[in-house]
Amino acid sequence: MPNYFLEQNDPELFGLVKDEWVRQNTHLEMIASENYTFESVMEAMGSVLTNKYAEGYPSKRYYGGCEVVDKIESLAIERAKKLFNCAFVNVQPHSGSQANMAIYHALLKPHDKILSMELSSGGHLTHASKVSMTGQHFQGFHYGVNAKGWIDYEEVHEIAQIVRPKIIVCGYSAYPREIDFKRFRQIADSVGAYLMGDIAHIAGLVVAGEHPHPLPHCHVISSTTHKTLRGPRGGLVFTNDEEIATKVNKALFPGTQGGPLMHVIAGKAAGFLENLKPEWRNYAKAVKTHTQVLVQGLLEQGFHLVSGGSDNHLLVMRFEDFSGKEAEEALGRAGIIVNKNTVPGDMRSPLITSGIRLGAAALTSRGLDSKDFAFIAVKIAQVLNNIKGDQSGVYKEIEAFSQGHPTYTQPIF
Ligand code: DSN
Repeated sequence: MPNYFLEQNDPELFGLVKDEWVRQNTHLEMIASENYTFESVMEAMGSVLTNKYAEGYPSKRYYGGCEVVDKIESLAIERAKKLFNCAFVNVQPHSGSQANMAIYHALLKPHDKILSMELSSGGHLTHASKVSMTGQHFQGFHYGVNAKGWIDYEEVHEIAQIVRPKIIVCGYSAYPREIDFKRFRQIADSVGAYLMGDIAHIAGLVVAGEHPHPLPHCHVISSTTHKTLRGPRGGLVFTNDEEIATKVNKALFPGTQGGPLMHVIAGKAAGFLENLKPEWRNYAKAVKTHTQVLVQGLLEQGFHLVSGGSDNHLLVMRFEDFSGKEAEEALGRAGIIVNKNTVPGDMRSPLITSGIRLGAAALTSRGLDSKDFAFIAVKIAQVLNNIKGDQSGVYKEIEAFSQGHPTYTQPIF
């Protein structure tokens, strides 16, 4: 085992990092927004780049000594432009939330109206939810899904006509169906609104051609880099509109952020290189195939899925007899890690919920195949059909199965 400075200097913290390494190797990660990033990304993020301040943008910095990080940020931008097939990218957002904040700051005035999907139907806090700054500085109005769990574009159109928002947001945290960006653009144009895509969840599928592309329909798009893209924790913004790009750059720095995290930007560049490889398409296809295996397995076991299934990397299970919290905890005791999630029209609180969200991206990165996902669907059903019972038998099976599929070829703490 390699020698670690952290182990020598701070055994307490090292022990905890090691515990997390063990947890990740002995459990099955099915949280739809998580993934196992590439070793190259972790090396970039653990590098000397963390030492460098570089406020500003390449060739226009407020600090000296930026000649190397200028090249790194430019490399990340060029790779991202190729990946998203677009004209302008900002790779500095620390997160998807910061990316969204910058877009609003660029295009809106205080109290302007944002139309987005409500939280319980799969929207995100930063889409002008009341508990988020974005819903306090701007006015949030929301559309939901129909009784079957699908977006009703006619209804979105009607709401837009009444609200007359300045921005319409499409792109979600827990919507299992394809997004019709073209239809959203027609709606936005009919009320003179900007269309903002938030592809944080589906970006890895989009760049592989496994989900329709938000361009040319969206005026501006935000994403994270760590979900289906498998890169480092972080965000980005892209667009084909030079005026919007200029405004977003100013809104990001100095508008809402200070110094960019150069080690993370290097991690983004390393991740984009992987996303640009031909093998990436196979990965994205496999993520979708594995989600379908889960869907079929769970439907066969009689469970209810929001919208009846999935077109992407995630699915949402809806329960009547027990809560999402109980399901999350029971599955956790069995070594299967998911998150409780509200479902459309949920009467339970967001801390209790009536559903759980499952995703296939992380376990596909870990090398599991369709047969493995079929096995997991059976194990999920076994746990949920015995939700108050002892899960130690299933836990042992999952632990043994997990250890047969290591997360990385060698320990990286
Ligand atoms: N919390 C992320 C997710 O799980 O989808 C989004 O912020």
